[in-house]
Order: sequence, then structure tokens, then C-alpha cells
Amino acid sequence: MTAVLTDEKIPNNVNLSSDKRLQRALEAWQPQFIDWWKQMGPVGWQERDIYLRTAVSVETDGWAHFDYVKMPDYRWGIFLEPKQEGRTHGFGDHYGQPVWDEVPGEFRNLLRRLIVTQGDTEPASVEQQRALGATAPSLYDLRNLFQVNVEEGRHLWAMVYLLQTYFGRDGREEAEELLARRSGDADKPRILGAFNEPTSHWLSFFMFTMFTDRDGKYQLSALAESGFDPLARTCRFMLTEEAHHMFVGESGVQRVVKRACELMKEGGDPRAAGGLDLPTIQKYANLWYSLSLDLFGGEVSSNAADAFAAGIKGRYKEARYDEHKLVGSHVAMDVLEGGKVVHKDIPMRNALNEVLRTEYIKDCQRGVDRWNKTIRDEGIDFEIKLPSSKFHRQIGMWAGTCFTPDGAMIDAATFAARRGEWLPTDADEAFVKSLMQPVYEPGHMASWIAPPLKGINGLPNEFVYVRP
Ligand code: BYC
Repeated sequence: MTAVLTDEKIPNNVNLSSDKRLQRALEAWQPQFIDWWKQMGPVGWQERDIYLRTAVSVETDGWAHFDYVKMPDYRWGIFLEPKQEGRTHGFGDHYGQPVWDEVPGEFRNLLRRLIVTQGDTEPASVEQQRALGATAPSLYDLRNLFQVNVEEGRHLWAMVYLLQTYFGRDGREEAEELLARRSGDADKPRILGAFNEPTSHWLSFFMFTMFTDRDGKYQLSALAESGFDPLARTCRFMLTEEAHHMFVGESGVQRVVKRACELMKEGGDPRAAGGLDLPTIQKYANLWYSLSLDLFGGEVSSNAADAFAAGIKGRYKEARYDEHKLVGSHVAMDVLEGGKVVHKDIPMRNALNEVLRTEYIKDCQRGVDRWNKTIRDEGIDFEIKLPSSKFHRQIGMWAGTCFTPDGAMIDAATFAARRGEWLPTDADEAFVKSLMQPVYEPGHMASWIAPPLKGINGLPNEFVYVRP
């Protein structure tokens, strides 16, 4: 493995200076990225010192360095996990053959599309969250927001490195397009649905990092199995950073839930006491969970089958399975036929989006179980429930048919009439926004959220995570 070079213009462990053409291309993209960051990154705060973690190597212990940094000076770098000599394809038609170090011609378009889709989500999320710095519930949370943002920026670098290195001129064009699309823009929207939804307040931010970043974990894990080795090595390291993002989401919601319970015990309606109530939290969970389920694509997908056959996108932790070619195997799942839900066998390769989604759902449930434990520990009788995976879907087989959160099919008029029971209403949105008053005194918290169990990097909650 090449040593890490952090003193270069672009920190990297890929020996960038040995490839002058590539180095020039990336150094030409770098100022465009910084321009994008200044224009579309966090509003305000750019000149402040933020206590951030920066990736400086891929060593298990000591990969990150913590210090104060101004966001535009963040050292966005390119880090790939070390190459495993002798690695072979772990699944698909090329199972057992040596992995590829270059893009195989016949899969070039498929591979480029997946890398572009993955890359597009990273700047999209920064754009979605750009206004949140004005209303942070504490300096601890403000710092976590910026940590997530700069690391999504680094994940964009990771995908742009692959595009610029392996896809020639169209890779360079795609890299520019990644900075040109805009979340929520009518003319140039981001590629995937959930990345065009506004993340207009901190409850949505915590739900996004809980549910949408977790889609990132599963998609990156599937790409980390790839037979295109540079993609696999890139995604493995991205997963290291991703864990903190999901922690921000899961612990963020857990703290909101805890505060709601405390206010209930103090007597009465948490909303009246400046907090959020559990039914409202449930509605936002329903919203972001269903938007995130859409990110796995269609339940039955020939794209997914092609990507698996080609050895480009595998399953979550492929090595856990006994069989890696999946020719002739089937899986039983719910499908819509003649307007009815029927359970039937689907060829496994075509069902792989659903297989990945099923793993994701189990992981989400584990997080929700921890929220429910908090509620029980507070002595409150309420349970947060994940809705059915058919509820409120815009992509895939269930889009266009209405279901209750329990998974019962209903007509569109009933859904419209009951929508406000299940999903945030305009009034909910206005109420949540009304709570979002910034709290920037070290160690203090907004009225609607409990303090974290501990601070960042062993520091106390009162630490000045963002300098005035
Ligand atoms: N919105 O066969 P289908 C993250 C399109 S999150 C709009 O059903 P496929 C992060 C699809 O492109 C992880 N369009 O699905 C989190 C296709 O179009 P074409 C991001 C959609 O292709 C937080 C058509 O519908 N990574 O990292 O099997 C913060 C039929 O497609 C959507 C990836 O997604 C949608 N939701 O799978 C920051 C991994 N879904 O071909 C970051 C890379 C589908 O007919 N992407 N379509 O023109 C993929 O693996 C696949 O593209 C998908 C879709 C899983 C997204």
C-alpha cells in the first residue's frame, strides 16, 4: 500500500503524483468543488473554527485526526483500502476469477451509472442540509452536522476519483455534472427521489441520518463486494465514516424521544412545554423510512440482476451466503398481480434489490427497538413502529397503490383522507419549525432534545465544538 501523503494538494494514499495526467485533472476539479462548497455547502459558519475529524489514513486505529478547522480548508482526500492480493470475484458469472483493476468494456456503462448515482447522493445531501446551521439545538449537534457534511463531500471525492481515473473524458464530464445538479431543482434535480426532499429542520435531519444514511450503508456494502476492485476498496473505507452519520441520526432521534417522555412525565402535552410529542416523531419516521425504502429501486429489477451477474454489485456481506451465482434459485416475496398482493417465487437475481432492502429493514428495526427501550425506561406506554414496506412508496411495485402503515390495501380517497394521521401535515411541519431556535451556548440544549450521553472524541458536552 502506498503511504499516505497528506501534505499534497489533494491528500491521498493512491500515489496520485505518479500519474501526472490524473493529478492535473483532479487538481482542475478541486477549485470547482470548493466553489460548489462555498455556494451550496453550509450557509454561514464557513469562517468559523469547527472541531472536525479528518480522514488521514486507512489504518484501523488512528485513521482520523481531530482538530479545529475552517470548513473550506478541510483536507478532502482520496483514500482506498489496501489492495488484497489474489482477490477473486465473490459472486456472479465471474465467480472465482481474479477481480478487475480496470473497467471491463462490456460493463462500462452499467458501472459508470452506479458510480454516478452513488456520487450524486453525496453533494445532494449537503445541499439538502445547508440551512440547518441557523437553528442547531446545541454546539455539539452543530458540529455533528458539519462533520456529516464534510464527509459527504469526501465521499463525492471518492466517486470523482473513480470517474476521473477509469472513465476518461465522460468520467470528467460526469464529475462536472455532479457539481451542476441541485437538490430539489425543477430543471436539474438530483438523481434519486429522497435527495430532492427538503431537510428543513433538525427532526428531519436526524431521521435522514438514521434512515437515508443507512441506505448508504447498504448500497456501499453491496458495492464494496464489487469485482471492480477500485470501487470495492473505495466503498470499504467510506463505510468507516458512514457509521458516525448513522450514530448522529439514531442517537439524535433517541434524545428527542427521551425529551418527549420527560416532558410527558412532567405532566401533559410535550408540545405545550416546548418539546416534540411521540405521535409527531412517529409521522416523521414514517416519512423518512418510506422515502429511504424507495432508494433500493424496484422490487423486481433486471438492472439489479445485470449488476449481480456482471460481478459489479453484490449482496450485503456476500461471504455469509453459501451460493454466489444464484442461477436458477428463487425467493418468495409479495408482488402485485391483477391489483392484488400475492406471495410468489421470483428468480433470485431479479429480486436482489428486495433482498438488500430486507437486510436494511432488519437494521432499521434494531435502531427503532433501541428508541422503544428508551421509551420503556422512561416508563411511558408508547411504541414507535416501522410502517409496512408497501406504505407511501413512490418507486417500485407498490408505487401507485395505497396502503396503510399496517400494510392493508386502501383506495386513494381513503389514503388522502387519512394521510395526516400517518405523515406530517403542514401544521406539523410549521410546529416543528417553530421549535427550531438556535442554542449556541456551550453545553446547553434546546428545549426539545435531551443532552447526548457523551461528547465527541472523549470531550465533555460543554466543550466549545464551534468557536464563536
Ligand atoms: N429515484 O431497476 P430499478 C447514500 C430508476 S445513499 C429515482 O427499479 P435499479 C447517502 C433507476 O435508475 C446510497 N429513480 O432500480 C445517504 C432506473 O432507471 P433506468 C446511494 C429511481 O436500477 C445519505 C429505473 O428507475 N447509492 O450513499 O435496480 C447521505 C428502474 O430502476 C429510483 C446507490 O443508490 C429512485 N429512488 O436500482 C449521503 C447505489 N430508484 O435505468 C449519501 C447506486 C430507481 O430505467 N445505485 N430509479 O433509466 C444503484 O444501485 C441503483 O441505481 C438503485 C436503483 C439502487 C438506485
